[in-house]
Amino acid sequence: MKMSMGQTGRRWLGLAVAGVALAASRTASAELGQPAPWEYKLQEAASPVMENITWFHNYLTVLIVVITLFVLALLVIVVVKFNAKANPVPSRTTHNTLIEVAWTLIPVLILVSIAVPSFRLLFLELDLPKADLTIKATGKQWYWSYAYPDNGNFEFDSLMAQDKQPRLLGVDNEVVVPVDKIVRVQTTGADVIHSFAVPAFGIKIDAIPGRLNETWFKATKTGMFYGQCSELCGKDHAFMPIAVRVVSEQEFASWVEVAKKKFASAPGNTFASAAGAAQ
Ligand SMILES: [Cu+2]
Repeated sequence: MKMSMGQTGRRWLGLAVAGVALAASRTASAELGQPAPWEYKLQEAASPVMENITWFHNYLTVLIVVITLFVLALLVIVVVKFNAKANPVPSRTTHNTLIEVAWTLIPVLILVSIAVPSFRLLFLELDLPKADLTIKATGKQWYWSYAYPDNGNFEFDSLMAQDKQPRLLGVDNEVVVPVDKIVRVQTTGADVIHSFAVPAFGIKIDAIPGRLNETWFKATKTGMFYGQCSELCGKDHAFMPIAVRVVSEQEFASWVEVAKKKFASAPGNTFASAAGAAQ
């Protein structure tokens, strides 16, 4: 079958449209709180901090694109209009007050427009609001332990579960938190430096032996949210996922009652699971 140029063009256009539609449907079906195949964006936000991070990211991207296109346009104009062939006798102009004031002032204003939301975001992340509950996450080789000091002070280990989905993110014991409540997360390391990161909540904080770091999140949606130890240097940091289940306040209260009994002997079982994790 012979196709004219127009037909070929339309066919390619059709393919491109189908491709974009497929990509869009993939993004739409991407599950909340976990990575998706071919993902190129930030994970969908599920906390006020992450909403701000996403906004700031998009804002900066627009700014970068506009500036880059502007500089590119200037370069093209210079190359085309002022090359030796097109402009054999160059002008000897050295000063232009208006342009000099503009190219000093405009970048300053652009930087201020970045600095203001940047500092606002930084304060939002670092200035902890009054917490409704505290969770202490201790990074160990190679799993996390969680303690609930405000809810009966029980503690349990959370190890990657080989048989659970999503692969490499499922754990045996999930962290459970109530929705729309301010959760203070305290982190420390029992052996080496770990890092506690949950993308959908916009949190990432080092867990350092001998030190107590803290951050916070307020989950605005219920469901499962996955994160990962994001410390790089060490054998199995990549295999100590963080799985957070966000539930209603009532569900959280009943979970606490069950967990208190289930994990009553927790400090002892830390060693048992450490031995299990080593295998
Ligand atoms: Cu780690």
